[in-house]
Amino acid sequence: MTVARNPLLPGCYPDPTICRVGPDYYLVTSTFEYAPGLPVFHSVDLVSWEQIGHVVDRPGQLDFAGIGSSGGLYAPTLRHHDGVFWLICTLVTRQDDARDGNFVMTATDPAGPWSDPVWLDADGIDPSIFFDDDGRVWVHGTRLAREPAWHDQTEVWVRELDRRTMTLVGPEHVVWNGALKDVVWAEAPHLYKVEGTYYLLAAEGGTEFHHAVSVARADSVTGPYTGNKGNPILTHRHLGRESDVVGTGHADLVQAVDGSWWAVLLGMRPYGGYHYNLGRETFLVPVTWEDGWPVFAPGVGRVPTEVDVPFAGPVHLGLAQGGASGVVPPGDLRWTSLRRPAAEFASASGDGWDLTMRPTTLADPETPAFLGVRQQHMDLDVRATVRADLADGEDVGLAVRQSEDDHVRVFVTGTAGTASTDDTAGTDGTAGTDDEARRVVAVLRRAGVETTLGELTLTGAADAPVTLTVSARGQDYALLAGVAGDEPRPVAVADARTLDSGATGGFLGLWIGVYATSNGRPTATIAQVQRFEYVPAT
Ligand code: 6LW
Repeated sequence: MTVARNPLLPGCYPDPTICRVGPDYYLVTSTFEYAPGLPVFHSVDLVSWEQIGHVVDRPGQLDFAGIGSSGGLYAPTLRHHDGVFWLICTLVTRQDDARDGNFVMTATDPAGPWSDPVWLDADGIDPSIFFDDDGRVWVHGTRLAREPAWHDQTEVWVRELDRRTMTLVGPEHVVWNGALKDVVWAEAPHLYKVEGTYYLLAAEGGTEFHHAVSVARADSVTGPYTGNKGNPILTHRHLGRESDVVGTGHADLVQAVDGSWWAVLLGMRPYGGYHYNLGRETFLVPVTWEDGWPVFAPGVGRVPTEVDVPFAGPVHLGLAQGGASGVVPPGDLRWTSLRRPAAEFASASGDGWDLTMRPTTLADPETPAFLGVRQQHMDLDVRATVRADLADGEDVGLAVRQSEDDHVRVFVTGTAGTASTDDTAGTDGTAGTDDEARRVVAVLRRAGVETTLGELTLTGAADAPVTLTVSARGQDYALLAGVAGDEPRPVAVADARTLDSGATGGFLGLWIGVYATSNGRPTATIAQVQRFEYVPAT
């Protein structure tokens, strides 16, 4: 027996969806404005997962231009039918934006390539797809109720998909708007058929503190659905904000090879107060059936820290499971950019990257020269060694990113400093003739307002690489800098409580990455990122 440790995927891996094909399990999560989008994971035992690709991985497949943070790709559903993988998802922009909507992509290999999208005539979010054993296909999703009974009331709809024309046909059936009268946001619906009965699993309460999983069943796919008297069948809201895991919901079911049932779902781990910087993470929960209803975490009633998986082999934690420490090389699937492929501004160079600087900044909802990875550990050190001949007003740095409006940066700036008069200069206190003072600045951008947290001046050969460090210990993120090889010196400490989605709004956990910007000026600078290390400290 092997024990799966929760979270199964630490860091910002929300809205998990899972399916099994023979002995293989596949799982996909939401990615919002990050590119490539919708990572695909593979496992043979539900315990150890390796990323095998992305669903959205080429220009032209979807257009993210100008889509703000926490827009973009919302909750996907992954299914397999007749030798084909189906992925149904929403690109969220704004209601009046023609790109906003639900689409289907297909692939024969889940690692890709995936097709271009087929857009469906359906509004709302959280689409799912169900292949009935009579050959009919049913799309379902959630949207604001046409006649809101109360604010934030959503309803789950079901409509048939004509596979030949890939259009929704026939009447729409509104089948569910939540189990509990006083909770809102019935969403994340998934239909299953188990021993002849149709089951509708749905989240409610919103993807925050009140998040919950409910279930209903029916004899016909279009209802009427009857809720389980035991609803919600999983929630942590009654455990309060001191619970180690909060916000559990958005579940998807899978039956294992041995006939056992399992759910993947999202939850958050608060630390340093009610703040969950790692975002919404993917958890595994055992499921049994009693009296024709699924029971989540039987006998326990909450997401366990450890889950016994009787059929699993030895644990091999994949990169996305936080199993790696050290240099993140260019080919690593953890790398992500914003909205467009990194290949447009970055090329691999040894252990690192050459970043073609862009005028775009991290505050713009476009594609700055930014390459980052999810923060997956509460305590960690991220070190980037950078080198660039910076013109006035150009910056190369390390950022802890929540959104355009909320991030922390520690960066070397091309704005000149004066080594000889600066008493913080140089490790030896003097500047030689070939030396040049370089300013390092730490800035917090919070709700779009920038505050300088600290500065220091480095001296050394003008072309000496500089190592920038983010050293997170709980909610204190120390920002350090030094000429590569020298002892790094503190620039500032940021309180990261200001950066989690509870504080900022939105749906994301934090990313940490390198960036290069000329802050709006024309530029031809190439910034070298000689190495980027991600080292968990616990
Ligand atoms: C997801 C939805 C949700 O589509 O958050 O409020 C959205 N709940 O289920 C983004 O993850």
